[in-house]
Amino acid sequence: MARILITSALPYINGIKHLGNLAGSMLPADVYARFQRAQGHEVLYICATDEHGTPAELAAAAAGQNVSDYCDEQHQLQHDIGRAYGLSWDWFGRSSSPQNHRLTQHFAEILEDRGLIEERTDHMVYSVDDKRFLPDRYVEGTCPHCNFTPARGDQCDNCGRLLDPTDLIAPYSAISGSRNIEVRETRHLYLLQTKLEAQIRAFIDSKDDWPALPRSIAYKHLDEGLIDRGITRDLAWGVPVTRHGLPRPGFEDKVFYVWFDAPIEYIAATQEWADNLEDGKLRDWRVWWRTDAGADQVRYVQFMGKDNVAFHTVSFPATIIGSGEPWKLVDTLKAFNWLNWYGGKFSTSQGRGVFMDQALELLPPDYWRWYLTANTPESSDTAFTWEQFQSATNRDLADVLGNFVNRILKFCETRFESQVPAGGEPGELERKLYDDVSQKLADLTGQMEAIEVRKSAQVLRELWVLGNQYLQEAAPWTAIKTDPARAAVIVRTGLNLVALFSRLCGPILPFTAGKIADAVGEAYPGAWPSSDGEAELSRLEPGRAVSVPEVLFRKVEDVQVAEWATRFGGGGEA
Ligand code: B3M
Ligand code: ZN
Repeated sequence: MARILITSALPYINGIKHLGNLAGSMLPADVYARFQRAQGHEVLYICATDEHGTPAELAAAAAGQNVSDYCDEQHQLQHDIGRAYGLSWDWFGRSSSPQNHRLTQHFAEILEDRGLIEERTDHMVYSVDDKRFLPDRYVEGTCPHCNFTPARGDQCDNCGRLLDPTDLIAPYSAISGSRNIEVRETRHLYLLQTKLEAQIRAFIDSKDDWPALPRSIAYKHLDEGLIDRGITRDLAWGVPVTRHGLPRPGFEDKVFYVWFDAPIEYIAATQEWADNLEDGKLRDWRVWWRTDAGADQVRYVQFMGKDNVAFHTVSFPATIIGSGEPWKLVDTLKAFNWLNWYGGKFSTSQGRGVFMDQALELLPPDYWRWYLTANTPESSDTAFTWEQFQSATNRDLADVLGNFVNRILKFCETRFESQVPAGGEPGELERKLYDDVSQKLADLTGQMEAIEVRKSAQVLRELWVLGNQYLQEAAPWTAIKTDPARAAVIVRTGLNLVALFSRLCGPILPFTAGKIADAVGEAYPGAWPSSDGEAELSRLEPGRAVSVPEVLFRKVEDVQVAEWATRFGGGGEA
């Protein structure tokens, strides 16, 4: 048994996430966590809301709430919706927690002690009327590159260029609209990444088993040359800046930059988990994170979208390595491309795309889990389309899996009184099935182990197809007329396939796996099977009671697709 630590990128607090966010970090992390638990490993799956930074303050202001109340509410919403999708977090924390405040301040202090943080003078945009500095998105104006207005202080939405607030032409405050703006000097802390470049490169060099996507992003940044990074901002909401445990003089109105404290929350959320003793269990977070407490034995796997890779391969390792303390570093980094909405991006403001809460109003979670797993944007960006969603779920879930389970259990009900039949000996067809299933099981386990999400879904489906083909060829409805013992073998084998599917569906389709397990009297969640087809298809004892489950999947109808396409947009830019 191994210890496996899993984190998925922390969803930002400013509203419920869309299906692309779910597909590119939280869902694959959940599938992997469920798979490893089923293999008998000790798994800790940690996630949290990322609650600091200007987008949180601005979203709260837009909602007419103070930012702390806003975050309380949004955290609860994201927690509940994640649970509704079956996301099996061991802890869903908050980057605004006291644990994260303490730990972020600890890292900053130790980095400074080691000569890796220094105070520098910056020139920042200041609003005289608002009596405050205007970092990042707090200032808007005209883009110096393309003349677009309003460009935001951190980026122009029209030409996509990254900006510094001082670059803007005719800047004004996004808070009050005031143009009474000047550039003033202010002090900020800088993390001296340039001093850590060699160590970070050595760290990435050692990860030669990583996929190309995260490696190429890391090397792109290293090859361009790391820059010292400002890690404080003139904001009120965030982790206060301290020195020797006291407010740092001159930094009373500043907090740490959101990307400095957010990854630290992976560790702090584990502390939150350990500190939360509601279930009465004593837990030690150190065994997961401190290599001097056993974490060198932990396998740490991170899941994230490609836009977050630089922060996880360069910035966060700079914090960890720079501290000189024995913290656990990531072992495997799984990064995803974009799930697009037809030809374009998901967009909240333009009402394009489906958000996590809306999707569940349409269909139960396993439909979405299936589609998003089978179409994970793994080797390239992929596009969500209603037509594809409809055909994939109808074909795979209703026609293949649902139909198989239902057919064999119905037949068992009418012909064998809903009991696993006794008698008969497996023959040629069964032996061939054992071989085919053995091969596919080995393949599936390998793909799951390698976190090949799409291929895992594909092989799982191939196993369902094998079941259907077997039933079709063996034709128990014909055998029953002339050879009841033969029919008994086929039905028993079919029921064993159903039981096997309940275990195999666990990681991707947990709700369905539970229903199928119930139907054949199996425990849920079941242990992951071996790759021995014969053994796995000879488990159910004759006489065991089984039952026909309610319809597992209803087909998605054309009229529904038409209605959803109108309601959520789509098609337009395909
Ligand atoms: N919150 C992802 C985002 O909102 C960001 C991830 C943080 S992971 C430490 O784009
Ligand atoms: Zn521009």
